[in-house]
Amino acid sequence: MYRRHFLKSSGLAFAGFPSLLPQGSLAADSDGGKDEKANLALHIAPVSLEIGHGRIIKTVGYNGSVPGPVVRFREGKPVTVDVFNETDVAEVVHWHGQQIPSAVDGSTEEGTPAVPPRGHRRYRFTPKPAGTRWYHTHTMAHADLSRAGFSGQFGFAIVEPARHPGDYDQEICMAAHHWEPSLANMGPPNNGWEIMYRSATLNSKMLGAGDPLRVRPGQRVLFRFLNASATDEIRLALPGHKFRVIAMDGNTVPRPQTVDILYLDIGERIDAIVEMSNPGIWVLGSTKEEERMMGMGVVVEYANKTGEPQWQQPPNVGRGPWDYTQFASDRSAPQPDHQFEMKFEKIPGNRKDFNHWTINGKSFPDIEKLHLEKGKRYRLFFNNDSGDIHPLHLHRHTFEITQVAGKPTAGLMKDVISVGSRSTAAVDFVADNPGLTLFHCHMQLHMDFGFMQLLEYVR
Ligand SMILES: [Cu+2]
Repeated sequence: MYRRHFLKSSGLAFAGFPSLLPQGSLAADSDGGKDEKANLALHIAPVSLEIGHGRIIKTVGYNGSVPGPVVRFREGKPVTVDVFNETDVAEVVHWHGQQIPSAVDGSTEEGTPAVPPRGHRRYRFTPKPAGTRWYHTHTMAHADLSRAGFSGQFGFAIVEPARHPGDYDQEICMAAHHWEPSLANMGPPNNGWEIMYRSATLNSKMLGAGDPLRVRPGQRVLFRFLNASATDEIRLALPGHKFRVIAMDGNTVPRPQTVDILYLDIGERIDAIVEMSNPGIWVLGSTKEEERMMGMGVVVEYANKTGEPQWQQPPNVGRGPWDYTQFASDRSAPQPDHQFEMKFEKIPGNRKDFNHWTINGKSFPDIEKLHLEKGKRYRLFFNNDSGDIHPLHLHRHTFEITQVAGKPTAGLMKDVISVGSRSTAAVDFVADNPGLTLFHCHMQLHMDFGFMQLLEYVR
């Protein structure tokens, strides 16, 4: 077995690090730091993407590419990151899935200072825990569908463990995104505006427009998938192959499972190993035909094979979130010290406004903070009393899924959970990272219109 990074076909640059260590710097800036050189410099700036032949998307990205560079940190090794904002609006970079202080987490609600327009900020933190994390803008879009999650401001931040199993031959990072959004009236007659898209990409290329992923028979490929869409969950399949899911949101799963279809709600990551055992030319893509036609897919090409890329629709695609409990352990979760019940409801926009969202009847920012005491174990009990799916994200902490749709479970550690319509779920976490902590729905239209709450350590 050998191990090498897949640069060309994945369309990603690897942060300029000579090894897995975060030495060297991206686009090293002579004026970047006052005293020391940063490990990483991120430039937020406009970028033009050719996602398909002659199909140009103008957006904002990091360091001139979308996704941004794959950033590799070493767990526990402090880093300095310079962020340069070359746009005319305030920005902030959120380090999703890391357990770092509020001042650098990248949420102004938690107190992270924004990067002013045409300004610069330096962040220092110690990356942890190890796993597939990511970084993205944490601003609001509201009615401006060019901003926040609709833009190209996202990228992988992989926190390397001190020791890595390394049982794969090739690593491919794949970020999904939807483009060219517009407002649409969908759903029941009283529903508010939703979003429709004209194009969709994996690593900013529409299906067939970029280089294929080149593989050889017998290879074990580690795919790291990220759903960086602003508003839509996705399902992916690779006909003739199966995915062995080994980690979710970067955390090793208790029971790896081999599946035909991957489900990723907004903000979720999956690490999956694929044994390349079926030579041919295949489409790795969305299980929704209209989404594949919009571009959500990539060609997988075995060496010495030619022909048209093959797609076969997998059976039993399903609706709503998949069954997380298949990856969980058999043990039962410890009882929490305290439980917070959270009921989610929609205030319909009635075809002339966005829907607004409430947690226990109140919308952010007019909602009390939840109080935490350091060292205690808390359960968030989610009661989704709406017809929408919600990808719920907790900042600065990793949670354990303890109940899904009424079924108790344990052992699956995540930072986003997709909760189905008219359903319940529960997650537990230990209050071990003092500081303001944001909880929100990762669906851009939901977080922008009330679906957020802060948690505060009171001792
Ligand atoms: Cu939501």
